[in-house]
Amino acid sequence: MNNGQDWKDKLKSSLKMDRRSFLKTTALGSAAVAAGGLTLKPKEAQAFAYEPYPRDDELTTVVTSCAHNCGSRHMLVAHKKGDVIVRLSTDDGRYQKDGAFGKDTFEEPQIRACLRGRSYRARLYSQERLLYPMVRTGARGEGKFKRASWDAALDLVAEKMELLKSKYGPTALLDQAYAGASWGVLHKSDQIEGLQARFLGMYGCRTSSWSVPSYEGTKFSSRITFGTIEDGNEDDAFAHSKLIIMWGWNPAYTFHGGNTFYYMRMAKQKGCKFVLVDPQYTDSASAYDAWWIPIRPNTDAAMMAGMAHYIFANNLHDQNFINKFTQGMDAGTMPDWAKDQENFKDYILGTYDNTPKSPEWAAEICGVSADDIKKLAQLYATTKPAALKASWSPGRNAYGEQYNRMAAALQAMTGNIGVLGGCSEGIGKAWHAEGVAYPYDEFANVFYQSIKSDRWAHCVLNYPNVKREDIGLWPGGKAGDGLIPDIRGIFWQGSDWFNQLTNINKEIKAINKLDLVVCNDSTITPSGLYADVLLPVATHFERHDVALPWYKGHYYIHRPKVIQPLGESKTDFQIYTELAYRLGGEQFGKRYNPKANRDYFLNDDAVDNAYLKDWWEHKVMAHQHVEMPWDEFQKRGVYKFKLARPHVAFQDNVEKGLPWPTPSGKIEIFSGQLAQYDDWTKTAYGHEIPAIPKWIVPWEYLGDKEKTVKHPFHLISPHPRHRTHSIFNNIGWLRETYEQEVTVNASDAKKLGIKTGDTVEVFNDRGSIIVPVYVTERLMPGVLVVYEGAWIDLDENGIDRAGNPDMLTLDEPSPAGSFAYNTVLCNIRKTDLAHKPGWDRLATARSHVFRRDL
Ligand SMILES: Nc1nc2c(c(=O)[nH]1)N[C@H]1C(S)=C(S)[C@@H](COP(=O)(O)OP(=O)(O)OC[C@H]3O[C@@H](n4cnc5c(=O)[nH]c(N)nc54)[C@H](O)[C@@H]3O)O[C@H]1N2
Ligand SMILES: Nc1nc2c(c(=O)[nH]1)N[C@H]1C(S)=C(S)[C@@H](COP(=O)(O)OP(=O)(O)OC[C@H]3O[C@@H](n4cnc5c(=O)[nH]c(N)nc54)[C@H](O)[C@@H]3O)O[C@H]1N2
Ligand code: SF4
Ligand SMILES: [Mo]
Repeated sequence: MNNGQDWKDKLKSSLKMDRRSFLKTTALGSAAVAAGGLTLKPKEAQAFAYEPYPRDDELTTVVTSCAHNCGSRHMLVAHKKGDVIVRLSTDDGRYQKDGAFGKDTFEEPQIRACLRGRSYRARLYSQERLLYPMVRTGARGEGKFKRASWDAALDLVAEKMELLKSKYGPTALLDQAYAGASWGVLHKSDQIEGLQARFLGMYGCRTSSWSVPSYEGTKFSSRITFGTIEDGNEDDAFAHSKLIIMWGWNPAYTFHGGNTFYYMRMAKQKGCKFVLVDPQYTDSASAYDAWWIPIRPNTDAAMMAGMAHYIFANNLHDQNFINKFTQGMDAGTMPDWAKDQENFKDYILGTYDNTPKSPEWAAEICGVSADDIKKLAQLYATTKPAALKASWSPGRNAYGEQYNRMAAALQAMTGNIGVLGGCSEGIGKAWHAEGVAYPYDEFANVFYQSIKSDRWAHCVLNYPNVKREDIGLWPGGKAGDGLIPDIRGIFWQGSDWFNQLTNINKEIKAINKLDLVVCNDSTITPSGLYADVLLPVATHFERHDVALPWYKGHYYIHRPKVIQPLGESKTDFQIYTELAYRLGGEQFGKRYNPKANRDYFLNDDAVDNAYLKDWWEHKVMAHQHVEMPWDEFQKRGVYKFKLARPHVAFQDNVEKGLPWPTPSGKIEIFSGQLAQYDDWTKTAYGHEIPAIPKWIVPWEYLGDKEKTVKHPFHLISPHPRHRTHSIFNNIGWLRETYEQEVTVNASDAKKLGIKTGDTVEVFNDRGSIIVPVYVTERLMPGVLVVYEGAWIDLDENGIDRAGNPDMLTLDEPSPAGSFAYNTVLCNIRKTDLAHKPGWDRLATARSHVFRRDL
């Protein structure tokens, strides 16, 4: 038998490791440190266990990226045989500039894909893949379609568009494009900059959707407070924090950047403390051994107010920072013209209403003890630098904007803005990427009316008896200020919104009133089942583009056409260009896509390359000091910006005194803009928003004594690790890793007489879902968790057997526009109804079934 020391010695000498090279490699952090202090260098595999898998060098290798609305953007490496991708791998160090196999440094860590990204092959070739244009033959939602030729499908769409525009005017078509493909520069879906927005706007018939499901409250807060959404640091800044408060943030599941976890681990190794404020004890908390503070959902602004009170009352605030950089934090920083109005400190101290927003006051509302609120406030105000990372989820609530504004006030009063290791996020955008490669001109984002996104069903069902403030009508719409849009059709691009917006039962009623629903997608989706026409879209493996990182990451990844488009699929750009020619001839066609001729529908290669090259040369090279030519970028596949120092938002404002891009040039805790509105019904918000951050009682939450009698539980629906919203729901490989379940606290489960594995109905007056139960103490009592994005599978009574929480959410957006996804009271009971984890009832909608059907 080997003795242990013997083995270690042998290994050491076989690796020829001396002390100097050992120190060098570990100091660079470039390799894993094995037990016993040995450094094992990464080694390329020589063989694979399962024949007949070919080795990578027998395949063609193409660098590309993952491409959907997940919080990151990682490298995918496609290995193909002929025109089929047989394997996907990811960054292994050699694809970056000067890279070598295994290279992975602090400055240039690999951008390695997660489980979802690596299972993309299963999504690409899934049986839900749309291969041909389809036209609905059954009722909406029934899933009966027949295959159509492109010619017939596009003619049908064009004819209906003309009819609806002439009969109902320029607001008849609702644009519900969303972020499924926002993160490319050419094939782009987006509410504002997207291909569909430009197409419908230019056509002259478009009601747009102005609020973003993700973070409308947070966006409002960032814009009002800092004047910009670029309030984010790059992820490596986390490595310098001494305290990280994860407030409604679970980076182990919900990505917000590429290598966040890696840099947070570095902070941990240097002794950083971690805190989690969240109704559930997350995997992020367990990974960093965080102090977990369970909080009642939708009460965060109250807890933060309690912290602010403690900080002011104990003189722990940074008065110097407040005086220099803020407006309205206290009486001394109010603008002259508003000296008689409420300032933040006096609101917190209770000067105006005799109610100090003390920790004791907050404890009653948020369910966190006053002692814990004080302890956290003390910790945050005295640990420097400290990152209060207030994520978006608690803002996806009734009055969610107040939570983010309150967080900004805490960040500012403790002087944690503009310093390395601090944090001013907000939205957290760390960089302005050059994002659009086609003409983005006066025709971009033309809208005739614009409404809050999740008010569309309300608008359709109540037309014309709708008040402008009920739908958040944007002021000054082109069709005439105040005119209520007469919506008769919906277009989806990069969006599964029917499945993802709020109150699905109300959407079902509304969609049956429409005359035209068009869905562009690469797969059949729950939304697609409600469409009249399905247009099959080539995925990012099947078209030429460049990938943008999400809000963090200074890099671009090239996305060549890795394989030919499957079936008869076309890109969105091809589809809208061809529709433009059909609707408005050469004039519309050329205006929409100036570099193309009509044959673009048949061959897009040269035109797409011309747009991308132009973009690279005139935007990236010209504005961002990139010297690498387009051809070399294409060869390498990735371009990473090297920064002289970690990017910290507002560092120059604090160090060099640059003004913030707000009207006052200060961090506006008191918003001059909000203070000056007199008729709120004429604003897009519809209802009053106070000029300073305040706690406002939500329309339903656990503190509501009346509503909790009937619906005693609060449901939250965070983002899943195993899906990106709805996509990947149909992927068997990922399905093996989870169940679409409801999480229930152990004491609640005991009272209800339910145990892990039982099936329950979660319901309220809006809808009902059937899901298995997971019982745990990692969730606070009174709260339920169901992850968003399951594909609805309705039975004959309209009960969703798959478990999509949006059957229960309310389509009542907050004044600033935030969707109230996490503001939901409900109840739960045992049931004999079966949960359906798959999508079998709808299998007839799968396009391969229709191959024979032309
Ligand atoms: N894996 C994965 N990553 C994603 C996405 C995805 O679908 N999958 N989606 C991306 C997109 S588009 C977005 S918008 C972001 C969303 O990013 P976030 O908004 O940060 O993510 P969520 O997962 O919704 O919520 C994070 C945490 O907030 C907690 N939470 C919920 N309600 C409350 C509350 O009222 N108060 C407090 N304190 N905590 C609460 C949840 O328990 C959860 O642990 O994620 C992005 N990243
Ligand atoms: N209950 C609850 N619901 C939520 C949330 C929550 O927290 N709780 N979060 C909300 C949030 S933050 C978001 S961002 C939304 C996400 O809602 P969606 O954006 O609707 O969700 P995805 O599942 O990402 O759907 C994107 C669709 O775009 C398609 N797609 C991808 N690329 C392309 C392309 O190039 N062209 C075309 N035509 N289609 C393409 C995909 O196949 C997919 O079907 O969900 C929201 N829903
Ligand atoms: S984190 Fe997002 S971008 Fe990265 S591989 Fe996973 S799914 Fe793709
Ligand atoms: Mo989102």
